[in-house]
Amino acid sequence: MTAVSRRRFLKISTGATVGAVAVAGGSLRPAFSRPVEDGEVIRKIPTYCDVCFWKCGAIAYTRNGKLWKVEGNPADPLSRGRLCPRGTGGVGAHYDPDRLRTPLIRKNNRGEEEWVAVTWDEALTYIAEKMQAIKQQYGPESMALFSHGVGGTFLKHTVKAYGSPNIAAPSYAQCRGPREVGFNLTFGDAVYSPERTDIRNSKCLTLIGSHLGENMHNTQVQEFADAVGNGASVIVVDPRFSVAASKAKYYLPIKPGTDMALILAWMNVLVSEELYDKDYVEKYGFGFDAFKASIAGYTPEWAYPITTIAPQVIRDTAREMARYAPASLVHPGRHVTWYGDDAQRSRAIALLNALLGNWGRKGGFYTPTGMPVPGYDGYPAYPKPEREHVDNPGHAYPFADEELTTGIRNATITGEPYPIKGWMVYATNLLNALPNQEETIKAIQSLDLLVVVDVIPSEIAGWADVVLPESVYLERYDDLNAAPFREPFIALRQPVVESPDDQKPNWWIARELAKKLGLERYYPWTNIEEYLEARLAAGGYSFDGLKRDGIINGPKIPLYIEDGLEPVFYTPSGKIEFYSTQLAEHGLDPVPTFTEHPQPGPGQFRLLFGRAPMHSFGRTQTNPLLAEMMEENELWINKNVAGRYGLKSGDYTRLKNEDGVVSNRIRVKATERIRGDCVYMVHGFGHTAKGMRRAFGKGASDAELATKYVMDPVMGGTGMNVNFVTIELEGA
Ligand SMILES: Nc1nc2c(c(=O)[nH]1)N[C@H]1C(S)=C(S)[C@@H](COP(=O)(O)OP(=O)(O)OC[C@H]3O[C@@H](n4cnc5c(=O)[nH]c(N)nc54)[C@H](O)[C@@H]3O)O[C@H]1N2
Ligand SMILES: Nc1nc2c(c(=O)[nH]1)N[C@H]1C(S)=C(S)[C@@H](COP(=O)(O)OP(=O)(O)OC[C@H]3O[C@@H](n4cnc5c(=O)[nH]c(N)nc54)[C@H](O)[C@@H]3O)O[C@H]1N2
Ligand code: SF4
Ligand SMILES: [Mo]
Repeated sequence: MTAVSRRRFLKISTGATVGAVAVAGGSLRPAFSRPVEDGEVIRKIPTYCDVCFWKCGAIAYTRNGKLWKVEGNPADPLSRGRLCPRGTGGVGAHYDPDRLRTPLIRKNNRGEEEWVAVTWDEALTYIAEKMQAIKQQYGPESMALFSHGVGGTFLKHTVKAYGSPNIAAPSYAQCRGPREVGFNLTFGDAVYSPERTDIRNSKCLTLIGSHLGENMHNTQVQEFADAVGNGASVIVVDPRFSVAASKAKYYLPIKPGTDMALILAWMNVLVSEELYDKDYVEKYGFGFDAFKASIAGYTPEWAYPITTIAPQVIRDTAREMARYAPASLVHPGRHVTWYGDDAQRSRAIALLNALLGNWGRKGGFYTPTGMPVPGYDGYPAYPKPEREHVDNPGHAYPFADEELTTGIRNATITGEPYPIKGWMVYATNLLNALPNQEETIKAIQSLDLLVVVDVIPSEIAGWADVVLPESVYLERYDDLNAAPFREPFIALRQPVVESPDDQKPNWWIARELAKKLGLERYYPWTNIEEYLEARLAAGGYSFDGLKRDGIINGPKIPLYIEDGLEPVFYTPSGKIEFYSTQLAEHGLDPVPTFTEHPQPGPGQFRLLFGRAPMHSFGRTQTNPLLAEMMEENELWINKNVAGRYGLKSGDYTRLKNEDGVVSNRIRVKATERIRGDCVYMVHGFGHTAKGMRRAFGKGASDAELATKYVMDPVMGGTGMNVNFVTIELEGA
């Protein structure tokens, strides 16, 4: 058997096969579906999507030089020739009339959204002077970068060259960080993105919250449909009857915040009824006896009053999972920052999967592989920062393995452990992404410099000193995507059309800023094409071929233990840690236990939130094609409860949270599809930025209402499903 390294990359330099590109069919928005007429010039340019971070391979079409449509690239293993509705609507990002057009410098007070349009030279000179002043007075570590997505690659490079280690993304402590830490503590390896879930081959799929079908991560949704089509048994645990729940054999409308009790009870059933994979656990497990003793009290009868799920249902669903094991997958979720014990809940999910014996097995978690693409060779070494990361003083969150956004925010407010005086913000709307907007604004008010690089005048841009308008993804190159996956590949993002105004791509911005900072030696290349060409050539790949096809496909590779792959667990014991000595050493529970979370009082509802198929976070509400499909969000509220308030579907209401924040008005969806103790809305609406004309004031913002959050003691994630609201009748 071959051993598998933590991030497995193919050991090949040649032999990469280039997939053929065929034209995929697909439905088009009416405005773009006028038939092609004689003499029109159609061009096809492959690239990869950026409407979310799944990075589907796409083929964009221009018609007489104008952007026409985007479809899936059939040669791409992520899209398999099909995009989700957001990817298809990505065309609207280019045509969005609310786009930023030129660099802007603030005219009056921060947050007033009044600007003077300036040239790039003026904007970058202004930023460089402020950054040099910060470096002189406070040291380079006092400049922080918040960044989300592949487009941040070069700004990170510039900030590291400048001398700061303080770089964070909300995709960690506000999203999947606790999951990665929970799985790492258990299997010695993370789930990563794209997730290594073998949904396609799963015979029993358990979804805890993960609302696939609304959460539109393309490959997963396609595989979910395949699995359902193949008759897979689906178990959905969600206080709300999601789209996924409508495909389920078992739907468990759990009381929010009590999932840990259910997972513990499931494990209790698997162990006490001896339904777990004994050979697997014996061969690969560590500390099973201590684990077994620790979970002995968590019976279905114990979990019943906590979760409101009947003991028989807990037993039936545990047996159902075991029946199909190891092709039985409990999805690890992605946005898991719910209640503050999220790393432990994720660890419990990891252990439940371990009992099913599915890590490394078909229908469970496969072992992903990436194409080997060397990094750019020729950058000078970065200066060594004198001070360590600012975000996690004293390593209070011992298992944080990426920077914490809220840690940087705290340091900015308090000046401890050292002051943060400048923020560069790339493609993340911190006011929407971090809990507690007041703290974010307080931090901003103590900055000497706030630079925001965005494509639209978002809320965070509204607070900036300097706003830099970026070209949208269909107008630029970005770094290569060679993320480890089931089928290894390399994908290219390349420009399809030019930017309409004075927008510039991130690599250009990062490089020009470095020049202004006297860091030109960090950019030995003058154009990103040189950079991409150099990386590809070093790996033995053809840039021209990649430009033509968009994708380089690797060979088929073994994925499972069944294929002869021996799993390697990078834990201290070298095994799957049912008992974690690492956690015990830090005074944390070595085996997950149940913690009770506060529940809403009379007249209060827990505020829950999630995704809609046609929007990404708060970043697509001005896109004309996507906004047309969904202009505002709705408040899901239990029908009986709504009746008590005299509310029916279509009425408007407002929500008030425990800190007195009152939301914008939101349309009611009175439905039996949600429990009576919570309400639900799609994240990303209720925009307050004046320049987002299409989206301004439409719907309500969950981010605005999320003033409370609970820090995860294991890794510093922010649990945000802890806000309670009351109904404020419109006009009352
Ligand atoms: N269309 C679209 N798709 C997306 C995105 C997008 O913006 N738009 N964003 C992508 C990203 S970055 C992420 S991280 C994922 C997020 O998507 P997921 O990881 O699937 O979802 P969450 O946001 O964690 O969970 C939302 C679901 O959890 C349920 N829920 C809330 N509280 C509880 C609870 O206490 N217990 C249980 N069991 N369920 C609960 C809600 O009712 C809802 O159905 O989506 C990805 N896909
Ligand atoms: N209340 C609440 N908070 C959440 C979540 C939630 O559901 N509710 N979800 C959490 C999750 S799972 C995640 S992953 C994070 C996501 O957090 P973010 O990634 O910060 O998501 P957005 O708030 O949509 O901010 C994206 C910003 O990037 C800008 N942008 C879009 N395209 C480009 C581009 O090409 N270039 C540049 N320079 N800018 C661009 C958009 O205009 C927008 O201002 O939020 C987390 N925070
Ligand atoms: S899942 Fe949809 S929005 Fe995300 S990259 Fe793929 S096509 Fe684009
Ligand atoms: Mo996320």
